[in-house]
Amino acid sequence: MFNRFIRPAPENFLDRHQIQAVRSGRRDFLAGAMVAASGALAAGQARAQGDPHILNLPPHSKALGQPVAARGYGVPSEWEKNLQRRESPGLTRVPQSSVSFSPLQGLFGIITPSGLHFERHHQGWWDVDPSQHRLMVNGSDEAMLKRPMVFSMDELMRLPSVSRMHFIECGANTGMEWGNVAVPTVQYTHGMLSCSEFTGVPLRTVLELCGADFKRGKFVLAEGADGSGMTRTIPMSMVMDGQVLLAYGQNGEMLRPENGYPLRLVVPGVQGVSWVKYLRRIELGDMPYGSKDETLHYVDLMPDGLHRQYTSIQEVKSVITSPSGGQVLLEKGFHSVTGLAWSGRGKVKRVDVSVDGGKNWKAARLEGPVLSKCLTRFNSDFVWDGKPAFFQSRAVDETGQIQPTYGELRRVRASRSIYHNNAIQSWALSENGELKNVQLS
Ligand SMILES: Nc1nc2c(c(=O)[nH]1)N[C@H]1C(S)=C(S)[C@@H](COP(=O)(O)O)O[C@H]1N2
Ligand SMILES: [Mo]
Repeated sequence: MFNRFIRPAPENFLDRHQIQAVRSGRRDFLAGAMVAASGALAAGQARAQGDPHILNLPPHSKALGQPVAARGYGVPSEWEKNLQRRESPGLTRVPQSSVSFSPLQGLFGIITPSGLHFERHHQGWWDVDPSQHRLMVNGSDEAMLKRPMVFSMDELMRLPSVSRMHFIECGANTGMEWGNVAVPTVQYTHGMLSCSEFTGVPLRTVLELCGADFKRGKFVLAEGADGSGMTRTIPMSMVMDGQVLLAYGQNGEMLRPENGYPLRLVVPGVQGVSWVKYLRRIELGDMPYGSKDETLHYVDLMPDGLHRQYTSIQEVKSVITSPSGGQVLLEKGFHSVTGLAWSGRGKVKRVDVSVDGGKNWKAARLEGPVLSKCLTRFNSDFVWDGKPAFFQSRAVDETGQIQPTYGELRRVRASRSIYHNNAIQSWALSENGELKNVQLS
């Protein structure tokens, strides 16, 4: 990230040497900035004295640049190489059943560039041949769905489509933080979160086409084509309002292979696991399916030792993405505090920001657009006087739900859970400008 006042977080937090390098590099950075500043001053004086040689134009101001279409598909600037999705080392035993986290600290606005969308695979990703891919739609019995059908991608893409912007958050996002602070940067605390414009056909349209019995049909089963046998139950109440999509488009082009090319389910507001990728089958039935991914996994361990099943809505949540853990404020004075807020229940109504650990709160500015079940970007002003501070954000959604503190959440859910942690995140700023992940109750 190019920002003269904030030093980015070290890219690999487990590499101690690198952190040291970043620390010791700080003085060089400041010194470098000073030299550059005095250089600019000298150039200004020289220009004023009419010296033509001192202008010293860079090559890009004097020669022809690259030809058009030198790259048929554009890629980011080579100066942006540090902005990468990253795996949390040691999180899983094999990289096929793992997560890569989005670099939230370096993103603007609300759309996640497709190449930086987080990845969660249970059995590795595939680049599936779309001409061979099929979606089967059937009922749990013959009366449930009159015309079971098998669709090719061409047949699906012939149907009327819609495009909608929605966030997707893995139910396990922030899951490592239930008991205590576990990871240092926002990429690892909140990076199982991304937001895209998705294009596809409402599942309801396809079910209608197949002659579904909407009175008896209360649930659908969605099944993926990868080796993980990913299967999830979706209540028909979510499908009926047209929000659940059979999506093939992501940010104006086809889905990326890592995100389920050529077809995935989009279930707005619901945890990522229900957004089945490489979608190959939809079955309409009259009861929840109780698949392995909903009876064994993605359950919430409650304080009494019982598991709560089928928690699916991602509740109201927010996080300050900059300044955030691992970054360093290089100067006193004005800093823009910015972050993301979202709710699986609808629109974000308000985000409050505190810089004193929750004693005082101030409403942040919401950058538009504010859309339902979509990320909302907020920002707020902060003038650093060199003293320690604690940054927090607290979101409220249009249903009146308020993001809880860690204390409030743990009183209801205890601290041994994995999924659905939407507690208020705190970043501690110390006198030397460094920001750290801390938990305040
Ligand atoms: N077929 C299939 N679908 C899947 C998964 C998978 O492993 N296989 N992972 C699920 C989980 S747990 C999440 S959080 C989201 C992640 O979507 P993404 O990789 O596009 O970010 O996909 C879901 N759909
Ligand atoms: Mo997930």
